[in-house]
Amino acid sequence: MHQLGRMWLAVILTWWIAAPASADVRIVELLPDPPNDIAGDANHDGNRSAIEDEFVELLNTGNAPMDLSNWTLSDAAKVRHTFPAGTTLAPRETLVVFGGGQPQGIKGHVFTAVAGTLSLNNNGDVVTLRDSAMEIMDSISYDSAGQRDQSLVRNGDGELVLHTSLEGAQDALYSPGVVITQ
Ligand SMILES: [Ca+2]
Ligand SMILES: [Ca+2]
Ligand SMILES: [Ca+2]
Repeated sequence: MHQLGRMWLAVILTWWIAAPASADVRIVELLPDPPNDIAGDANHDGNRSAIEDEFVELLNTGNAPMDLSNWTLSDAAKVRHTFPAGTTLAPRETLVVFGGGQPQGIKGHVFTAVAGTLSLNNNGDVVTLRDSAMEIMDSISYDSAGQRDQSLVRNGDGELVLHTSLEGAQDALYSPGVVITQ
């Protein structure tokens, strides 16, 4: 009986450790409110757009490549982007989805929202990453901090902070494709 109990414990621990593996891909930065004028040209295409220069940045925080085929990114209203089959994110690699435009010189994987816009409300919204089975892999909600003319960054355990509050940002307003954590 004792041995059976230990066996069950092993089974439960294995499940518990294995389950979060798919959540190694995290939303690490989002820009709902591109700054005014050319300072807000986050996708570097020479044109500041309140719609096109919005972005969401993902990072594979794990040690294994992640297959993002048919994963989706949604705001509170609906799906705004679906990742094409064959999208794979290596460990520590980034992926950025812009609202639109012609992104130039951004590191890592770069996409523009297939819906034509990310529609991140400046005064609060929810951004959710789901896998191909529609399971929630990560979700971030923000409030009116979204309208501060700079991006919001996930700091460590999940708290959102302003991009310029990070020393490593060196006063930059956002950093698509580059991970700055402190
Ligand atoms: Ca917006
Ligand atoms: Ca732009
Ligand atoms: Ca970044």
